[in-house]
Amino acid sequence: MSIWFTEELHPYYRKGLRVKRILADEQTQYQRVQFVETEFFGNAMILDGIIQLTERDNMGYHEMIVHAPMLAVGQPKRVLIVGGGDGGSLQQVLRYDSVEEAVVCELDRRVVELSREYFAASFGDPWADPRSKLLIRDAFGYLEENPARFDVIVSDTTDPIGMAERLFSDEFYKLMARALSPGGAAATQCEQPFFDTDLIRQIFKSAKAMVKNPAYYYANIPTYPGGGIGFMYVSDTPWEDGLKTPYPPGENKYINPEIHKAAFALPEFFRKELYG
Ligand code: SPD
Repeated sequence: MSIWFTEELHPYYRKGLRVKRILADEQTQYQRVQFVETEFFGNAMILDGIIQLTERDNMGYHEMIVHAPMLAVGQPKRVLIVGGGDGGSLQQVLRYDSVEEAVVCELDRRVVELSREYFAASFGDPWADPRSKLLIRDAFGYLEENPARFDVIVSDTTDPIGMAERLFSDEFYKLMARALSPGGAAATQCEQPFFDTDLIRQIFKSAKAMVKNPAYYYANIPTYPGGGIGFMYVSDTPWEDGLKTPYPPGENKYINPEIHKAAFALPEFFRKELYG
């Protein structure tokens, strides 16, 4: 028997994965959560019909969203992960010996519980690390109520739909900028240059008004629309400072110094959109 999962995030574009078996399929308070074992990409998590990650190609996403800001800061101690309930960003953050506390603010407890079960082979159990602190709540409210300072913020979210929409707003970027320690850096899931040009341009414009050195960068992830996704780097510290910092202990599967640098090079049509 052959099952195909087809994603239609955009009404004009589809992609599909061949599925071996369904591991979990639940409607939680917030969303439909599916875990499937795929033919080629290993286990995958799908939220409300949108692929969030697969075991085979998540490294481009998690290594790039985490290491660009972490390396730029150099010795980050306090880190906030917005969303990130699958544990992939947390695993990368905990590679840094300088990290004393990694707070994960995830809305849906079932995402964490099922990820611990189905991504254990890829991520181990970063939640068991005493530096990890899991908060099951909305990150927008958390940042509104907590003026706490973080050296790095990683906004590892779903697409800007439903509850996640406001995590792409000007207000949320202001909350993040306010929560960063001096010289701190944030990186956010910031969608796809072809499909989300207006949104990214708007976010870049907002970020420019908040910090000195925002920049957009990109990673190849075959299971995302267009084969990749971009990130907004938000900091007064130039991202290039990260090129001088040694990598943390552990294995990189995607990032290396050439990829790190090249990720910030943008195709001309899109460079003009952001930089004029
Ligand atoms: N269009 C898919 C975007 C998915 C971004 N979220 C990924 C979560 C991985 N930790």
